[in-house]
Amino acid sequence: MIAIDVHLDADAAATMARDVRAGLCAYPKELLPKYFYDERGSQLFEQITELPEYYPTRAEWQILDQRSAEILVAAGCPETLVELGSGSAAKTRHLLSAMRDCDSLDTYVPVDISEEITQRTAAELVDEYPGLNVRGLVCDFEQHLERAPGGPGARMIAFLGGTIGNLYPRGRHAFLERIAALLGPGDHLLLGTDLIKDRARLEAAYNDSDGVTAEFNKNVLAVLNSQLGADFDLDAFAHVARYDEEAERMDIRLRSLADQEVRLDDLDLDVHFAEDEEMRTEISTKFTRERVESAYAGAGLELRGWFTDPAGDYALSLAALV
Ligand code: AVJ
Repeated sequence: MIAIDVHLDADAAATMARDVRAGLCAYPKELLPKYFYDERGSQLFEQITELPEYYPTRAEWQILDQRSAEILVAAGCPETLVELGSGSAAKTRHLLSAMRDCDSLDTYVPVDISEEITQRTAAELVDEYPGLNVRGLVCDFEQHLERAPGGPGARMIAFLGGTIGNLYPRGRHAFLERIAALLGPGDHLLLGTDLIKDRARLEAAYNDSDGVTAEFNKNVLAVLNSQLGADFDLDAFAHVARYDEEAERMDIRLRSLADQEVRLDDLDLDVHFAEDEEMRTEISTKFTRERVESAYAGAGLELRGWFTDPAGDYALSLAALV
C-alpha cells in the first residue's frame, strides 16, 4: 500500500554551486529561495507560520478546514490526490478526509524533497485512512515533476502554501504549463496564492517584531557557509522586506552593512559587497483573482473555483484544462 520512489539528483551539490556562483556574480546579486531550507531554515519557516503577523498559513488552513468538501465536489470528487511539497501533510488531511467523505479516496501521491518526512507521513496516513494507497516521490519537483506517479481515476494536483509566489512570471508560466501537461480531462489543479492587500499588513508579515523572518532570511548565508565553505558574517547583513506595488510582490533582500569581501572556498570565488548593496533572496508575489485567471489562461487552463478565507486574505483556486 506504500511505494515511494527516490529521484534525488546525484549532482544537487553541483547545481547549488552553479546557482550560487551565477547569483553572486550577477548585478544586482541574487540567491534562490530554495536554499533557505536546510534543517534550521525549515524550523525557522515553521516558526514564521506561527507568528501573529504572518497570516497566510492560518488563512489557508481556515479555507481547507471550512471548505474542503466544497472544493472536492467542485473538483468532481477525484480518486487521486497528488501533492507538490507535501512535507508533513498537515493541511492535506482536510482534503483526504473530504475525499473519503465523497467516497472517492483511493491514492495519495506525496512529492517532496525529504525522504524521511515522506516515509513517516506515508506510514501515518495509511493508518489514519484504511485502504489508502500511497505512491510517493522523493525529488526536487521543479526538476522531476513529470515523474510523479499516476493513480486511478480523476486526479487533483495540489500546490499549497503560496510557494508559486516565489517564481518570476516566466518561471510561473513554465511551471503552470508543465502542470497543465500532466492534467487530463476531468483532472484539476488546486493552487494556493496569497492575495494583494494593504502595504502595511504585507510588510508586517515579512518584518515580524520577533525578528524570526530576519533570521530566516540570513539563514541562507549560514547555508552557504556550511555547504560551500563560505565565510559570510551574518551580523554584517540586514534583513530588508518591502512591497513592490508595481510588480505586486514582496521583495526580500539582504543589505550589506559594510564594504566587505566574502570568500567561498568551494567555488574558489571572492565576492565584493559595497556598503548598503542589496542582494535579493526571495520574491513573494501577491495575486488578485484576475491575475490568477490570466496566469491560468496563459497555460491553457481555466479557473473552475475560487475559495478564500472570510477575510479575503488568501485564495485556493481550482483550475482545469480549457
Ligand atoms: C513559503 C514561499 C510561501 O512567500 O510567504 C515567509 C516564504 N519568506 N516569510 C512566503 C516566506 C518569508 C513563504 N512561502
